[in-house]
Amino acid sequence: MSVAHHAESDRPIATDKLLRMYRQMWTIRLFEEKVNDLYTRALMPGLAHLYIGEEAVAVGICEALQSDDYITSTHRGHGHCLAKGGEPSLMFAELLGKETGYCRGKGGSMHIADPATGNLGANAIVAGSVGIATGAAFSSQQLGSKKVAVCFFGEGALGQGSLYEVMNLARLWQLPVLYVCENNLYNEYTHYSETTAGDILARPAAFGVPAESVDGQDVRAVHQAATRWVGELREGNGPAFLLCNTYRYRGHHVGDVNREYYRPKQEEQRWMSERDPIQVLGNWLIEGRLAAKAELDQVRAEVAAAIEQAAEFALKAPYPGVDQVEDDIYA
Ligand SMILES: Cc1ncc(C[n+]2csc(CCOP(=O)(O)OP(=O)(O)O)c2C)c(N)n1
Repeated sequence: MSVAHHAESDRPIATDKLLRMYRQMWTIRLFEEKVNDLYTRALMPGLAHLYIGEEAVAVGICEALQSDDYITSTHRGHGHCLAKGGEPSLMFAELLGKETGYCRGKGGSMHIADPATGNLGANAIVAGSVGIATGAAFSSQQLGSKKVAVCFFGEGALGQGSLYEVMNLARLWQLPVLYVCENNLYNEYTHYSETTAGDILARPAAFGVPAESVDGQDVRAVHQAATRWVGELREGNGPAFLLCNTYRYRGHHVGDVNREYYRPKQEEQRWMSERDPIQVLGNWLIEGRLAAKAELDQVRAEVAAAIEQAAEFALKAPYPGVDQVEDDIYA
């Protein structure tokens, strides 16, 4: 029951969808590089946790969703937000503390939510959104809306008891929630093997939750698995658990620059040169003659221009007035 592999029944992905996913991965990559640039130039207050290297997970999954399906996200949430349809300009504005930002500049990187695209929000608490996603799935089931909820979390959240409470209920009530574990190998500065006993997939299996592991650097594999599970959820056969094996290229956060005391440079280099999700898809498209290199270069150039424009918008945007300090305070 626990590990299901139906890859042989997966249908091929249409070329326009592959190209959209290619574009979306570049959008996340270049957005994040710009965030790092704004941080290093001291234009952005606070920190951010970059998603660079993990783009195929957010994009492959969100491309399998409808715009009113729900997602919940993490402290490393920019990629999820963009993949679900978030606006780069409003995200940059939020990161810079500007009034035009998603939370009027009061939330910053780890609190961006976008109800218009079904994004119920980033969450600074590890495993903090597992109850929110499961509750959203419960509401969808009660209302008969057919919406599904995707709960993104890092493998660090496997150490939080709340995940097991919600998986238990989700299974008992067959809720339409997909638990997506992004295993990028490190919980902050500790390899996950030092914190996580046993087989990860045995954990959902203990609750009878169907689970599968997928190459998180291969957007086609992620998308096909997500499409299959989202289909099951919509039919009332939830929940499910998808383990995406991936890697973050940069530090735990933008300030984590010297990383050799916890992971070797060669390891980073290997993932970047051999398993880069954008290159993996780009090479596959070119080799299969589904796209020419010039066409892919053009996509990157268009995204780069759009990201530059979005950042400019945010840099020029006004800060909230002092009179707004006490607005939106509830306790
Ligand atoms: C409940 C809780 N404990 C500790 C922290 C501090 N913290 C922030 S991120 C993190 C590690 C998260 O690792 P993982 O879930 O694997 O996500 P990743 O950063 O690898 O994407 C920790 C311990 C926190 N934010 N919340």
